[in-house]
Amino acid sequence: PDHERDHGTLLEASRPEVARPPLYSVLLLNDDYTPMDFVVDVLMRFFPMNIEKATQIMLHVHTRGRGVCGVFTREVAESKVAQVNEYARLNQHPLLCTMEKA
Ligand code: TYC
Repeated sequence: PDHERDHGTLLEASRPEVARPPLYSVLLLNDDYTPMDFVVDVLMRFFPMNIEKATQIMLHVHTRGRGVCGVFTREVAESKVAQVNEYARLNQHPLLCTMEKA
């Protein structure tokens, strides 16, 4: 009967669930040959950031070996990785971009 229903459970069950897709970090890897100003250009071109933030990330990658450029859904992260690697190769630099689950 209605007076025995669990209204707390009903409220929770009827709360609309918003799916949170898995997120992926897009990373740049350090190398000995890609010019620093090219890396800064890549960061500003493919990720939304100013020259100060791009320089900070480039120097982090240069000193630590790798660094996060941004966190995205899988399809967006895959697109960033492909675009960065294509742009690097087009400009004949060995710069490597990759992704991993955040
Ligand atoms: N290590 C490079 C140099 O000394 C600069 C560099 C930074 C390269 C970041 C790649 O992801 C990178 N010219």
